Amino acid sequence: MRIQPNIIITGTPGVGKTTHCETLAESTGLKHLSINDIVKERSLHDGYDEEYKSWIVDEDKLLDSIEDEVKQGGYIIDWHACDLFPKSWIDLVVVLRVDSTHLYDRLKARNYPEAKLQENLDSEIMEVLLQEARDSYDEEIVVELTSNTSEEMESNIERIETWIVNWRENNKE
Ligand code: DAT
Repeated sequence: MRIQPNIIITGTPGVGKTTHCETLAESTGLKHLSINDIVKERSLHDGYDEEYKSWIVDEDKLLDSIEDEVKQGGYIIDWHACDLFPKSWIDLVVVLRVDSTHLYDRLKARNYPEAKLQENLDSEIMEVLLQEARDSYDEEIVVELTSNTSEEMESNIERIETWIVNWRENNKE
């Protein structure tokens, strides 16, 4: 039994995962688990994809590496995929969504290669990560939130903070 919840914040690169996770970690005391950073720091990859400018994650190594930590609870997992994490580890899945114009501007500002930028825009329009979340977890724990503006981000943060307070209340020892 966990006494702190585990939350996944997922969505297409550029939706605002890191920004949401950092703010929430600060306000709630949960730990921000950036899969991107961990994959690099712990070498949990099969090399670097030059075309896409990203690491090729070894999912088995990744899960083995974080299992003991995450099972204890209290983590906000920040990653652009969610179907690899076992259902039993996860209490809430937040899928952030963004309009194409905002996403285009954010990825352009990151100097994404054209192919990667287009692939991510398509993925957002096709709701790929929302579908992945719905296919992988119970419907009641999957929440879709929009992240176009800082006002929306503030309201998302408040909503997730309230959810955490309620979860803690309902899961006291
Ligand atoms: P991700 O971790 O999903 O790749 P990020 O948190 O790094 O995304 O955000 C990408 C950029 O967009 C960053 O400059 C912050 C900005 N941003 C994110 N969410 C936003 C929002 N809701 N309103 C305005 N800007 C936002």
